[in-house]
Amino acid sequence: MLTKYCFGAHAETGAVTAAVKEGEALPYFSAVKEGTGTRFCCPLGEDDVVFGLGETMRGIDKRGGRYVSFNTDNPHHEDDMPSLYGSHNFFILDGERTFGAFFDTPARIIFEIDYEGSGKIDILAEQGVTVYLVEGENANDIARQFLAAIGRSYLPPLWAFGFGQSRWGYKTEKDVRKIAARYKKAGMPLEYICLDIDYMDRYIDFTVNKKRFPDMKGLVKEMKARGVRLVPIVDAGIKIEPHNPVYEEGVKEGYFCKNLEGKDFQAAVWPGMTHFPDFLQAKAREWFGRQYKFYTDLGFEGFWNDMNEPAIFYSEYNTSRLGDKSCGDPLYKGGARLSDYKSFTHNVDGKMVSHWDVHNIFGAKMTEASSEGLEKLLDKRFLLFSRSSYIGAHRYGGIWTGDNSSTFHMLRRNVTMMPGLNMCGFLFSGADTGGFGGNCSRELLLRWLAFSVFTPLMRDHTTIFTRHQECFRYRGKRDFGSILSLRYRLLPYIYSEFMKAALSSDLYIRPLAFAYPKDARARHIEDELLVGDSLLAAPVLEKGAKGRKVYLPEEMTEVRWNGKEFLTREVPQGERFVTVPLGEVVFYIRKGKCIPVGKGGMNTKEIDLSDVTLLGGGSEYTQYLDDGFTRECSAKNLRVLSK
Ligand code: MIG
Repeated sequence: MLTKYCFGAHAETGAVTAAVKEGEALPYFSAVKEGTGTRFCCPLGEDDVVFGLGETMRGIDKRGGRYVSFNTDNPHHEDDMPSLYGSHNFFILDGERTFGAFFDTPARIIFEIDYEGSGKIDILAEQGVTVYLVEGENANDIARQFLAAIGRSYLPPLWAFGFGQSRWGYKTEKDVRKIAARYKKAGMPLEYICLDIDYMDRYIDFTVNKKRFPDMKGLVKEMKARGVRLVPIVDAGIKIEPHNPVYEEGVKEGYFCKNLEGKDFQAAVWPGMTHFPDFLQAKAREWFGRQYKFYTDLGFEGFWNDMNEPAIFYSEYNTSRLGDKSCGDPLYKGGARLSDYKSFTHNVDGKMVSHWDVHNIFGAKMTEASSEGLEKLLDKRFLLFSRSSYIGAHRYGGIWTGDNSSTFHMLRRNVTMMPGLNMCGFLFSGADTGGFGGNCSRELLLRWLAFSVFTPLMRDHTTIFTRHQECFRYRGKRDFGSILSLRYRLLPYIYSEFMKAALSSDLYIRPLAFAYPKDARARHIEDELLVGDSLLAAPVLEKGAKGRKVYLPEEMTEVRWNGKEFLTREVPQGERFVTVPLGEVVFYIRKGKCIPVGKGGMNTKEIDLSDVTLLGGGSEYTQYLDDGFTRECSAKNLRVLSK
């Protein structure tokens, strides 16, 4: 059951879609006015676990951390980094009292969860906030009720679950062809290649560099015929350039954010000086969404939206490129100056609102704009993922978790972030596999891929400043082929579990604690996850490890993928060491359950979702099955498979 409590006014975020009644006095928390906002406090029991908060650092259990919801373009993902690209203000306290709480505000809000051993949750909403309290039987039930209240997840097409290769720096159509050809030659599956800002004419949205991509339409068609789709990046800012029709129309219609003098605000990003579309205006969203016609006319069916926190290199008010060191937060190392976010405004229903007050929903509204545009332009499901987000944007697209780096610790953080993202609606998500910054070793890439086979978005991406990170660049190609082919063998399960979760407001990835709440040890596990209803993933997260210790809360079927076949055996409840060579993946099937595995293929065109074998101790599996792109997705597409 959800109840809401209002503490001051704020612009609509659009996060909650259900009708929720207002309660009289917020339970569990004390609430005291502080400045323009409110401070909330709730004591924590010693064994309480706090789950959620989506895209944040630290573990599955958020205790011990300070998290600042203030969307930030910041590649320094240390554990103490308080802000990343999205704001996902929902958590579940699980212990003596179990409840969920969503602090809905487009403005900055700070969560301190047993920070410095305070023994409490301390929350400072700097401005108006609506608190949604979620009560239910247990953490899992609470998460499901919250998911139902925020509306159904975005539904990607089947091909979006394939393996994608990306790199900032694929500069020409020759580069793109080469990547596809080398994957093919190496016998490794590949579904799509991302085009980073290099495809654009001077980094301007809705353009193509004609010298380097003389026939983009032809290239898109040719690659699609080979089973490889192309996925262009789109940035938030529109270059100030007279005669560019997008720019001209935006200025004429008043679709851009205004500066303090009421003129169109200017900020430098990749294309040089730009204006930011005022995504908070419905008309501006519609206009921005319409621009994707440029891409759909070229044949593109997948997109990634970047720089939409928004990232600012410098602004018309602050021309030095220095980040803000004066914001009072010693951990803030973001690219923008915080004062820039105070120097432009939005038009919200005719009222001028400072960007500062609505900062956290800017990227989410860009996702909404592109998604609604694409719905009109295409007659099938499309791939869309964004860097910045707020709860609510999960109905329009997925997210990736931004500029991580090539370390085992970042791989671990990819694991611990996934359940929180799912609790906040972002079922379709994933990290830059192999790491964005830094040079990825063979071992790290293999271990990372072996985890990414379970995340809905599976994309190898890296920056232009590091070594090439495509799987075929490394020696011992067979190990890479083994893991990539596992993804395609597992797709009948992954796709089906994702669609079932999305259609029934359920989680796709959850912590063990949610399924085994009475198991004291499972409650605190940080390095194993449940993927869908039947599978337990236990990725190897340490450098140089021959395998890992795995704890199973009940007896299960152990499955070892060795590149050729699935070897299964029954294993008892408890802990054991499992050896996992680099080209292999070991996972588990829960007691009494099954998973469908297919014959695999080099891309999703080649796989047959209906031709599956059931693995595991159970006797039945309910499969979601459709053509992979139809808009009409419902329980009608479920079928029961028996052994
Ligand atoms: O300032 O487009 O997170 O994935 O490769 C960097 C270049 C801009 C940041 C994204 C990253 C992308 C990069 N972008």
